[in-house]
Amino acid sequence: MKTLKTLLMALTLVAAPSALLAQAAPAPVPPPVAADAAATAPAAPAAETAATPAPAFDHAAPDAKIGQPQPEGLHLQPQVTEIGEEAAWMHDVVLMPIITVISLFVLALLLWVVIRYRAKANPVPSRTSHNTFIEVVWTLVPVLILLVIAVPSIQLLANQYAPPKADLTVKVIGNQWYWTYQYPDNGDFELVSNMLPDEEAKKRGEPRMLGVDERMVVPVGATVKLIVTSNDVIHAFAVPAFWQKMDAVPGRLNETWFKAERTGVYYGQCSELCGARHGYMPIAVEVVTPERFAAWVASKGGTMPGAGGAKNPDATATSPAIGNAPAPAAANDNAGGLTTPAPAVDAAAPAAADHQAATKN
Ligand SMILES: [Cu+2]
Repeated sequence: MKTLKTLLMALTLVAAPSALLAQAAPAPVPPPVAADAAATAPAAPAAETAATPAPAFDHAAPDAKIGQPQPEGLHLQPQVTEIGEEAAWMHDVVLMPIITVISLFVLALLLWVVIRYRAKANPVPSRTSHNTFIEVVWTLVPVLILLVIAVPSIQLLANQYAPPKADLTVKVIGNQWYWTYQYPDNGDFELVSNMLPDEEAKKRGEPRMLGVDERMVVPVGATVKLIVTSNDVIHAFAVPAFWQKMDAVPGRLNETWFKAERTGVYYGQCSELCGARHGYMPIAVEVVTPERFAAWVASKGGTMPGAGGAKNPDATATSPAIGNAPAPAAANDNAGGLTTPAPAVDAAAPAAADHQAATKN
């Protein structure tokens, strides 16, 4: 195993220059996405909606107190999802107090034994070999403690594995060493997300080594289903403020979800040692209002499900549940996006049949 890992590392280093080139290429050119969409658009019936140039989108500035690590911070990041709050409660209210009490109790017992039963004070040692009562106590009490922990723990686990119906699906792909995000529900456009160099991050007011050129943008209050995979080695997509972490494994589609309850910018990092630049592929997720999400999608040349065009205000004004806009003819069927004019597009069932089929495996 170890030799295999060493071999992989060696290969990684050999491949590094070309990989770096490949990585550098898409970075300075964010427009390719739009250009790409424009190139395919004429084939689609909705060409007239793509005729006007994509409007610009102003990204929000990050809040230094939330969604990113704090200097000298020891505690969990403030959680902005229900699951995160539940898990933080589990950590703060259940686990930490129990761990603290048990640790102090065991320390006190040790000190008591060391002092009270030291050889000097007991020239004639006790020959006690067992005590039934104390043996029952030290078996039962830990069992009871574990049972007390198990109830909220299993509840939390069950909640994590019982996502609400998805409003939006984003496919997250790990690469050495950057992330790509695909939006199959929104015309299947793709973003390439690279870390900003220090200078650039400073200029844009982004935290060092966390700021990226293309953020993943999602609507607030929407259940976002993430389909996580990788193009090369195992990465892991993790955003601490969402209590969310999922391995990105080549050849496999892992599924996870989150539902952010407040707008803002939340940072994460690749959390699986993936090679030389593992520490330089940060994640930035911007949570915005549904209206702003529609505007952002339009700025990327994408479409809102069931809207027939991103510029239709009705598509977003209805609710944070992005997929629930009443569906007039889903006009745009390019790029494997909206292949069926399905009414009430539910992100779990819709659009990208290929993603769907793959998810089901
Ligand atoms: Cu990685």
